[in-house]
Amino acid sequence: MKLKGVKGGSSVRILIILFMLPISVWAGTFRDDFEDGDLEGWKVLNGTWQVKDGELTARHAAISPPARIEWEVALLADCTFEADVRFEAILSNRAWVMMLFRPDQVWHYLAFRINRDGDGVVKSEFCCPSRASVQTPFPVFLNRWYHLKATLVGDILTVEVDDKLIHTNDWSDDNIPTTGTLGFAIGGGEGYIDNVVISGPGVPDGGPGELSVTPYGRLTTTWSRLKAYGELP
Ligand SMILES: [Ca+2]
Ligand SMILES: [Ca+2]
Repeated sequence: MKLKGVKGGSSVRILIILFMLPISVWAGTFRDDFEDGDLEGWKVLNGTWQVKDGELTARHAAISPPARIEWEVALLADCTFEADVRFEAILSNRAWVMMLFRPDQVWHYLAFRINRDGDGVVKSEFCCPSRASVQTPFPVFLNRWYHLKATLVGDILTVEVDDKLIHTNDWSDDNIPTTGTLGFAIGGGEGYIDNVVISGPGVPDGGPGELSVTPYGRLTTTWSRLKAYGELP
């Protein structure tokens, strides 16, 4: 019986190692916290973007075309894309910060946006020439940080705000672009972006926010963030 117990323990340990292995070899993680004050690694496509007090920002009253900025690394596969965002001013009848997946030159993309429109909404959308969208009511306030996280696996996009699942949608009927990079767009207001984290196959490990890239750092960052958001009303 004793031997059986030891074997059981070893099996559990092997299972734990097998479970952790794909996570550790799966992906690199890039972080940018903009604390170095520059836009290195990002390409401005429209509008005026700047780094102010360690945050990426654009003030852009127009809805179309929005202010756009893209990460300079092209991705060829699935990824997780996270950032903290907030609105400081609404300059139109609505304002939004959008996280873009694989946008191309003709503005063909899959996206996830937090939209201050009425009480607020979180919306995932595919564009263009055809359009499709899924939206969930979500109260959006000025000067409050929201932690946005979107995970794209194949054609399935899952979006979370403040670590809560908002919605998941299968975009396989919509011919979403299969390659491209990630980016942000801001329309109708003054938006701020911070603590960008991108992970997935082909993502270079590091980035200007790399001080917390060690597994221990990641864990403490996650726990402190959970704690911080957990204390919000
Ligand atoms: Ca920088
Ligand atoms: Ca920062």
